[in-house]
Amino acid sequence: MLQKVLVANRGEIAVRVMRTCREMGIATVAVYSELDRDALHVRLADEAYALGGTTAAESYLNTEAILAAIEASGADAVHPGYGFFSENTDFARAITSRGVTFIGPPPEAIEVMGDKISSRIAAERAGVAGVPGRSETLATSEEVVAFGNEFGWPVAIKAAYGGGGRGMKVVHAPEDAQAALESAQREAQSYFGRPECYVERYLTWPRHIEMQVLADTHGNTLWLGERDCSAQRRHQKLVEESPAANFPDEVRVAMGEAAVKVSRACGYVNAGTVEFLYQDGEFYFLEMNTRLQVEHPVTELVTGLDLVEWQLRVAAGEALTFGQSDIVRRGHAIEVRINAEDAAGGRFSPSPGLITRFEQPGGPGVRLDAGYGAGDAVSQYYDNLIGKLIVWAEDRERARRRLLRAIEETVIEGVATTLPADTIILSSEDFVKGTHSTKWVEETLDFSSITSAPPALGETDARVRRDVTAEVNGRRVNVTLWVNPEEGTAAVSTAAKPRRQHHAGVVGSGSGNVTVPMQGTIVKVNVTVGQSVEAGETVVILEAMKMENAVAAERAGVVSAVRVTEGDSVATGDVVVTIE
Ligand code: MV4
Repeated sequence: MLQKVLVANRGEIAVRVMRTCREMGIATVAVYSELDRDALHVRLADEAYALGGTTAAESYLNTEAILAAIEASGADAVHPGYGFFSENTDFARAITSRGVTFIGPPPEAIEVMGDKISSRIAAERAGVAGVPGRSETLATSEEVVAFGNEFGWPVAIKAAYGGGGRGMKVVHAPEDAQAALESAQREAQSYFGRPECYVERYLTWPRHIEMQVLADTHGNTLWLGERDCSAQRRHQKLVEESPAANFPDEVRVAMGEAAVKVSRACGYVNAGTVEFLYQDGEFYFLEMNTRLQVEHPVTELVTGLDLVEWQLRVAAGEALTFGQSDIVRRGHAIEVRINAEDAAGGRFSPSPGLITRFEQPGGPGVRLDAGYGAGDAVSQYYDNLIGKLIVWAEDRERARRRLLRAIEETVIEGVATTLPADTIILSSEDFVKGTHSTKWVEETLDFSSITSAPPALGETDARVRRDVTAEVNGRRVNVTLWVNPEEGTAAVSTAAKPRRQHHAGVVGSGSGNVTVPMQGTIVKVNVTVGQSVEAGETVVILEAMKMENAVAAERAGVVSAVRVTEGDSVATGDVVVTIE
């Protein structure tokens, strides 16, 4: 068995991995950036090593610093969590060559599944079909037209070396093919460094259903059950559940067997997920995620298995002690993500800051996997997932009600969270019926009832007002602090929270120069020169730190200049749009 595991990650997933290590008697090593010196994952570890640095690139992606921590701690294995180094084969090979175990799949499996065309070909070879399409790169738009005329419109043009949600273009008619292909290639180049694209039939109302697999080094590969992750917004999952609603058991078994075939085809070992699109009773291979995923707990709750335990045991060379027929799925599990985001008006703007209060839910069937507690700060520099709330119950409706109850019990103050949006999703009729699809959140749901919370009544009574200027994400803003005069400390009331000022949806007679609050990539430009905009209207979408951020006009007026196009990299403070 492994003796000492270094967890090369932070936040809830580092905490999650350490909990199982502790139960198994395995010593844990944390690594931390300068901002995370007192973070929960550091507090829970047996020992911890400073990586230095603030940004992810300076800290959790600093190979030299992590190798030094492995060396200093004497860890015999590294768990990469998700993100960061989890799918980085250079890192996996670097540690393996030092005799340290990478708790994850072989690098060759990561590579085969790392690009869309090679994974599509691997799946096809294994007898598992992707969405009908061509597994080769497009040379001309005539090929798109020919494909659409043969298989029907609309078609999707996708980046061959892409992943996640970026770089897909939907083409509805032959005359749009040329522009769409050029734009897809440009985006692919700017996001992924390679322009190659390929074409598929576009499914108009698919569900995102993924299958958990687990494989050991002795040739055993099992499927554990599916998760429906269709409730997404801009490719960020919001709610995940297992089993999928209205999902026939024969399709489940066929999808499970298909996932096992794909896994075997790439020599997969460890826990992995095969993603499918599901529409009209048919499923199609989409991609394989060669890591433990955020939503793995829903599978744990319905199977009773600890996926991290099996990751560790498989990495240590143990064989699975159960077979496919031993896996029993019981009841229903639903997870909601708790992100530090302000869903007010449907904007989902990042809401970094200090968590001043965190009341955790409890009771039957409730699990909270959080990476923060009260007194911890959510930094703008990392993924803003505070944690996940997962429930189990006998059936879907009981689980749904239990989750709504657990959300009601959860109190987080100091930062805005996605819990109000989660409540809207879980309460909606489509979710109750299980008829939602991947486009449902964005096209159907109305988050306009969510408002930034006003200061609680009475909370500010004994406090004095201090108006100060502050920099939030590098942007100068005016902040009202409600200061307790006795203690001389800043009492954090909602009014004092930078989040109320920080997303660019600030309204009023502000600057006509719309600037970005942090460095990132422009993924969408919503306005053109000459167009009228309202104060608070989103003008561009900025992707930064794996998050999409709406950047809004500060004042109403007419757009006189648009200085960016989709795919452009921007630095903090860059002017993207000018309004006169
Ligand atoms: C599709 C599709 C419809 N038809 N492919 C978006 C992310 C990328 N991994 C695959 N995606 C999609 N591919 C075809 N041929 C619809 C989506 C899609 C989607 C897929 C999974 C989860 C959420 C999604 C949201 C929008 C679109």
